[in-house]
Amino acid sequence: MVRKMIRTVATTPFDDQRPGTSGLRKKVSVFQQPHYLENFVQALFDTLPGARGKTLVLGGDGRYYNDRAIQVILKMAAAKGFGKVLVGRDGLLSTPAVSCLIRKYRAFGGIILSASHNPGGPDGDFGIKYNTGNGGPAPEKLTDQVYRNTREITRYLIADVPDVPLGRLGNHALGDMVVSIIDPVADYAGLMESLFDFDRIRDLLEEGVFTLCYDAMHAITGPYAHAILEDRLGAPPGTVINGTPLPDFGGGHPDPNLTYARELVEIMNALSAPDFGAASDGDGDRNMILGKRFFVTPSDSLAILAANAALAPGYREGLKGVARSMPTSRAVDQVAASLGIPCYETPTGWKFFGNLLDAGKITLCGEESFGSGSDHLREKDGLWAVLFWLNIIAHRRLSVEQITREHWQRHGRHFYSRHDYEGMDTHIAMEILADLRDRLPRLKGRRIGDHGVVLSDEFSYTDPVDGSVSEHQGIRIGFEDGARIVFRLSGTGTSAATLRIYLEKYEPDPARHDQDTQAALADLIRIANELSGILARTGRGGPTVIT
Ligand code: VG1
Ligand code: CO
Repeated sequence: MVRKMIRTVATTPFDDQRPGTSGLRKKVSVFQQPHYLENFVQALFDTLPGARGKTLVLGGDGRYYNDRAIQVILKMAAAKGFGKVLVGRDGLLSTPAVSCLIRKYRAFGGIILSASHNPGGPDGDFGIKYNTGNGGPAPEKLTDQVYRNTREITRYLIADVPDVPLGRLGNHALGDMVVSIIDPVADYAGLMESLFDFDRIRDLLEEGVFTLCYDAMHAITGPYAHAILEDRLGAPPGTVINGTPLPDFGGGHPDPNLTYARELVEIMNALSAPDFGAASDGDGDRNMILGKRFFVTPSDSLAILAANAALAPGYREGLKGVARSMPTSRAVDQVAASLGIPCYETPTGWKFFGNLLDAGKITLCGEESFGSGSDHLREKDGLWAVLFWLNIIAHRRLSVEQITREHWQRHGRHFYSRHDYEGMDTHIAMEILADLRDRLPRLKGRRIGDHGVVLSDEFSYTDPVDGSVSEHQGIRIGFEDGARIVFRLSGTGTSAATLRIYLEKYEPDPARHDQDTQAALADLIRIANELSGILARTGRGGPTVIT
């Protein structure tokens, strides 16, 4: 780069740039403050020695400010000395596609612009996250360093070059750096084709007896789903709904759950419902799986994928092991035990699966928050889960409900629900957790109602690969019948606090598998409310979102 093209801009630190569960997420208006994005990107680049001449992958979920942020980051990447940046056309790349590209092209790393399932638009949220050379989210060691840098930053470097036309495929020179605008879908679709039995799925769809509806929620997976489900697999046009990414996601909340994916839920609850329904989130890493008038919890979905993995060509060799985040139900643990493979329990957030995947200790992993994935990438992957389910159905020729019920018969059912209290005063939320923490030593051995407490602690994780320790990962209370309550605060919100309460109860008896989930968990819900004192402290009689 010609030196005079690089400008050094003096700046001062912002005090709120600590990355959360998944990158830095803030209101768009916060990111629009002068120097805000630049400071964070420079703080990140300052932690990346050895990037000179290397390749970076860059894209986002198309939300408002995506295009502007990409132009800024490209100019800063040129100043940093990157050799090449791969950018999805129009600045679009799903989170799993970024992971795929980093791995396929052996890139140095990647930047994903997304606030995932958080709403978008000028009044919505924006976010930025960095993935390392393995294709996975930066580990805490790196994000902690980025945060420290943001506290001390005094300058950033940016190249004085024109904007790049993001809609034009091909190579563009930006000083000495090449910006390569690529088709966002092709590499990812190729990877999916290598993992699943596309012929079998095509047969299933072409026979016309099996119908599906995929809701892209006006977010990033639209182009991927059109290309894979309709073009490659032959599902009829119209199978994908809300398939055009919009900067404000059509005013919706691109969160694939029973509350926010309302349109799909209505379609799947109708008398004429298709056989299979699915939705993904803003950046394409989450999935929700539905059958005709039937909901599969994400925890069950992970267990069912694990139990049926050998039906998919990519997993025919069997699974090395599985992992789930701590609050995720233990349905997958049952499958692991029956397969005789290890099952790991990690803190919330995909970054904790990276080492286990890299070390070859696990093949599949997932979280209760509508995320599942495998060693094909280092991110959770929404469409991958959808294709996995289609692959299983194409082989077994059973409905989603039949597959799930059969699974419960064999392994028992884990009644599971998460209650979110959103928009809570941060101070009160912290106080609730602090009080619970104080009471933990006194809870063990006590009886609460009919339930004897056998475990009461705060989850701390020691990574089995690198030995790093992550503390304060959720308060858990376990009962003698295997039931559990977990409390933790969300690390992805952008305003106020969200208290999450996770509830789980194991029911081995098939005669009791038909209960309504909230009814089956009623006891636990009452205990959780009593222990936390939410009503007394906040006046709230119930959660804002139940998943
Ligand atoms: C939430 C989920 C967590 C997930 C994270 C990122 O985090 O609970 O399981 O990994 O979102 O997913 P938190 O800290 O708010 O509970 V995504 O699709 O938003 O990148
Ligand atoms: Co997401």
